[in-house]
Amino acid sequence: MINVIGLGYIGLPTALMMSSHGVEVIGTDYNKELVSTLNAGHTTFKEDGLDELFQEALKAGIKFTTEYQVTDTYIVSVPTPYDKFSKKVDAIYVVAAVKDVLKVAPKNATLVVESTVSPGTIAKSIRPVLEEQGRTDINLVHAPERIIPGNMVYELLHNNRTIGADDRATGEKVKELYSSFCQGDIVVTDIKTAEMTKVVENTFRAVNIAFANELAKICRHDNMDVYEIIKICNMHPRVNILQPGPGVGGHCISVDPWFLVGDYPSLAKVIDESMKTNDGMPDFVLNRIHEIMREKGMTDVSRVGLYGLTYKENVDDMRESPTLQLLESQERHLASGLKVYDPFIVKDVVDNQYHDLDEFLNDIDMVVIMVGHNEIKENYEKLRDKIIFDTRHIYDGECYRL
Ligand code: SAJ
Repeated sequence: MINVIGLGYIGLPTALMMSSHGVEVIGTDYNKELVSTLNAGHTTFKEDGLDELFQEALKAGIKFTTEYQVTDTYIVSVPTPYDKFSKKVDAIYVVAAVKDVLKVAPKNATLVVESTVSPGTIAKSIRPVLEEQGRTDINLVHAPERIIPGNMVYELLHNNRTIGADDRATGEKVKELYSSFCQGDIVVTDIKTAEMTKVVENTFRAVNIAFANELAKICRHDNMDVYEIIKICNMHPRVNILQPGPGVGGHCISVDPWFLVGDYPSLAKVIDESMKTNDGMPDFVLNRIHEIMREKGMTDVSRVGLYGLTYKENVDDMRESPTLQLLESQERHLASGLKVYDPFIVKDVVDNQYHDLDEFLNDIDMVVIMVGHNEIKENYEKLRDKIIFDTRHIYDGECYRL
């Protein structure tokens, strides 16, 4: 039996996937409300294919509880925040979960950490906990997740994976467990290498997006079309530039690279600058809004609406979202009034928020597309008489761009 600890964006799909592939799974989370929602037969976030997977896992007998289980294998997938000042990873939740596991784990149990941590965190923060408690019998493993929100179920099945372990036998045992559902290649390596690969993968993407964002700024300065330029450059066989955007959100690409800056401040220069470039994009968008308003002779900010609150298209996750960053920036400038709407966000989370597309559009003259949800793509005719500022390059017609 596998006890999956932490039933969030990664833990839940992983637990469901294992369960629906014949592994006996009990999911544990300290959040009682979350556990009772799952036990009442509901998933806790929206994701393509998740509800179907949930039903299969229920049929297969998955259980959810707040209690840690006595078993031989644990998978820990709790969040790893970072300290905004030092930029270093804060392993408090992983450490707390490991401590709780140790209270019940039998001798020689395997403890797999899936949460993203910076290289050396397991050696610095987790291993000492095992040593303090005289539990060096525990087999530590790091198996970082790689799935992308919006396509999680498919990627869980098809992505290649990395497993870091102290010895080959443990690595192979955990590889076998993940092979129950994973159709990709599974590489077994050491723990520090596994920690580093995960952070490097997300850093690579962050730096590439930062490059695209920098190009967007250069092109804006000299009136060139950044999208056309990237499109042509990407026709070169060895060039693959990502897309500029209103900023970088999510709990991964906008966070993990900071771990390297925090740990290697005098070495991680390109990464540091890239992160600052990405973090500066919401302000860049705010300045563009101001510019466009001036050009159009608009003076009333409350006639401008931001479409999209989530960090990217077709997900309901708002963590570190560019729109929230932009609204914070508006506030820092002692301003207010921008209207906001997102079909995925049903709760009221910001001022001037709408829950109906038509009402939102009725009350504005200029729409800023911050997120390319399918909903807006299917409703372009409703934007006909609006000034459109498209930060995502999804709208084909006449509009303002980054
Ligand atoms: N973005 C751009 N331009 C692009 C691509 C993305 O501005 O060309 C923005 C998005 O709009 C979003 C942010 O970047 O705000 C991040 O989105 P994403 O789709 O690039 O990635 P995430 O954060 O949803 O998921 C990433 C993935 N990592 C990589 O692709 C290397 C995923 O595989 C990881 O599992 C995930 O991080 C994670 O949990 O670490």
